[in-house]
Amino acid sequence: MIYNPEFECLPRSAMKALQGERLGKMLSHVYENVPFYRKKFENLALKPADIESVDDLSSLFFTTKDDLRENYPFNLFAVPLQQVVRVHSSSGTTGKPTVVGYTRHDIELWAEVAARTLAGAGCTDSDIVQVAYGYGLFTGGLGMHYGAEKMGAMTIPVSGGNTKRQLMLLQDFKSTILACTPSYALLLGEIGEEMGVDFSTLPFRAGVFGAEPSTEKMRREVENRLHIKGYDIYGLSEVIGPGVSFECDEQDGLHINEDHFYPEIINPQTGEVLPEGEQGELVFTCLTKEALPLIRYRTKDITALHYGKCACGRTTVRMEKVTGRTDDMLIIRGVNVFPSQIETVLLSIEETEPHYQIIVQKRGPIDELEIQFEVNEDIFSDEVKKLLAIEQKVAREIESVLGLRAKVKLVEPKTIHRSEGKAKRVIDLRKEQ
Ligand code: DLL
Repeated sequence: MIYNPEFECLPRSAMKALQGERLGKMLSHVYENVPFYRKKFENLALKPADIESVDDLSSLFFTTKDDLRENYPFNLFAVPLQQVVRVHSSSGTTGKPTVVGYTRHDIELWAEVAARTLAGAGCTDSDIVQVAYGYGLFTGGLGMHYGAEKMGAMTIPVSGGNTKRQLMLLQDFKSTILACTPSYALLLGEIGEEMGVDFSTLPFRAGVFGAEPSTEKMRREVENRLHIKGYDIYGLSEVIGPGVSFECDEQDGLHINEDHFYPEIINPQTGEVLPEGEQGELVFTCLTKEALPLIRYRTKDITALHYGKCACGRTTVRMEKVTGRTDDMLIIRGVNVFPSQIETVLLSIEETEPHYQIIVQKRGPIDELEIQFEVNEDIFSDEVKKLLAIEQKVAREIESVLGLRAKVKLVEPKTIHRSEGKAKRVIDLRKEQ
């Protein structure tokens, strides 16, 4: 089902006209109400009226996470605080957290785009949606919660963690759709198997998985273990939270709610806008948000855009699955390594389990890449010779894909930390050494 065909199936020319009209209003709104943006316009000797359509956006400045931090907590808000009814915030592991605000209208808009997201996974008002994203300052829980209620689905606000209870609800309440990170879905599968849950007999049929990168192979792994279809959903707090883009049944790219969030792809080094199909950094301009409308916000996420028609009937532009960020690339002995490359190698080897940890540290002046991974209990109880052969196989594959020798370590089953929210796959100790 398409939740809002009026906007999700617009012909390209009509979409562009709508975006242009909304952009004009938005630029005036930020120019009038946010000193930070007025100054940015003045620095370029431009006025909002100089930007006549979305094609002119490339002559404007960018906004970054640092801008949000420097204006902590509320200085980028474009409305008086009385009109703000909600804030969310990032965890702020590096420096000050980023704070995002919503008016009543923004919350309504968010519910709409989150409902579209659920509809992408086939959700209707007959569904039972178990929301296992964390509630609180993180946008995942409340974002999907409002979307599920807007859809009219029966919503279970269980939040993240307490895996045994999640499994009990899944069976007793007969949840049909689960919303959580892909890594948490994997943990649910693992604990479920231990408890003897037979997923194939449950009404549970779909997962809306996002908030962290995961490869296509990881998706298939989760799908096979839970006997469901997994839909990738993408979003970021600064733009709204979950609901920015989502997969439909075709699982061929994520439809962007571009009537609200205008996307561009840029070369992260030069800032130049890249053509359709080229990979680069994703940038968003909010077209309708009131409290915190960001202009050309650099997400650091790497993807490409495709405007071709989707078999589902939606005409909205699709972005490729995000498997990396400009800031998660590791440079090890001069070689560029993305964690997703390592995940792909590990999951392509039959004997390995989808749990791994990447550790980078200095040994003297040399960077060392260590990859820890697990195999299942049966394999682990095999002869040492066989285990060594698996280690060597992984090491060979890693070297051929990365062009880099890594220390590969098979560890005991269930010793790698399992995440209930966003997984932390990389531990880079070099900064502390
Ligand atoms: O993670 C919002 C969200 C919640 C999205 C629930 C989907 C589901 P932040 O905590 O601000 O917001 O983190 C945003 O997470 O810039 C990406 O790097 C990453 N991310 C989010 N969704 C995906 C995804 C939420 N589907 C940051 N694939 C983003 C890859 C994702 N990365």
